[in-house]
Amino acid sequence: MSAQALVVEAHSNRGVAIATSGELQTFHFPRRLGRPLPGDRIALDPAGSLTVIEERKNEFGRGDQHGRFKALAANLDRALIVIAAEPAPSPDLLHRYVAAALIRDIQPVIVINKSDLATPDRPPFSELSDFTALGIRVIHCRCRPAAELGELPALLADGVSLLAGQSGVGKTSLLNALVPDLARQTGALSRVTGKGTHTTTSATLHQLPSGAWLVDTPGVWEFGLWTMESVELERGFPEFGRLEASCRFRNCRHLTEPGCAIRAASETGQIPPARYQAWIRLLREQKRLGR
Ligand SMILES: Nc1nc2c(ncn2[C@@H]2O[C@H](COP(=O)(O)OP(=O)(O)OP(=O)(O)O)[C@@H](O)[C@H]2O)c(=O)[nH]1
Ligand SMILES: [Mg+2]
Ligand SMILES: [Zn+2]
Repeated sequence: MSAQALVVEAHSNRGVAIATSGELQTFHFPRRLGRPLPGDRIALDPAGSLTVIEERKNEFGRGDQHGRFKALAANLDRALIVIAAEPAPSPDLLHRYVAAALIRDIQPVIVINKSDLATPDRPPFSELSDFTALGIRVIHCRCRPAAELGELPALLADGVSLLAGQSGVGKTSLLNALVPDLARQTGALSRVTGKGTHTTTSATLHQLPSGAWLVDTPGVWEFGLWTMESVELERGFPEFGRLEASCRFRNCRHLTEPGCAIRAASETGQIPPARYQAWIRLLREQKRLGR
């Protein structure tokens, strides 16, 4: 008989899972099963070894320094992409994060934290309507001086959500505001792992008051995509959609090809010019990654 559990966090060959009883349990995993991720549903044998990782519905991740996909968490219903006036996001950060989620079939939600600070009058803050036009929700909130979370708790009321974003935007502060018993959860976690203070050094799953789940991830300074084909990258630009069937060439990459319907649409504003420019930069970035 093996027990079902949900992975809370995993390191080189050890992890922590939460059993259906709510109890935390450490486990070992043999390399041949691959690395479990927070959000994975697993089975453990009585000795506390991982025996099965259930098939994943998706994985959220980023590119490592070699352009390889590095998964951070699995089985996500949405990714909260947190940005803030400080630290200021680079021009492509939001385009990359949104693409990373869409490409992997994860619903992106843009969270503008630190609403106590003035919203800068520059991209991406001035271009959020390009994202809402894609059906992507934008939520404004803050954690200081008092938490004002807006629709965030209601949005997270089911499934598994993930907090992503640059270091210092306030992901862990949001987690704190959303999970009243976070101190108890992290205390229980460090008792089973034997680790002391809990800084955000690895992706970790937490339970929300509703019973739903939220994964906090360590922030990176610059979020990079992984090496992929241009057709895959295009999944990050759903506004190209059916229009690209009108490109003269079937394998059009929408750069300088003659008869490109996407470029033409960006000139008339049917496709937001800022999104088209981001496409070109991300495609060029792919060439550098591929080297
Ligand atoms: N002004 C202001 N500061 C905030 C707000 N939310 C968080 N901060 C501050 O932002 C800083 C970074 O917050 P964290 O929650 O640690 O950020 P993080 O995204 O988890 O960072 P990493 O774990 O490094 O990825 C802290 O000094 C927080 O107090 C806010 O709404 N307004
Ligand atoms: Mg953090
Ligand atoms: Zn084209």
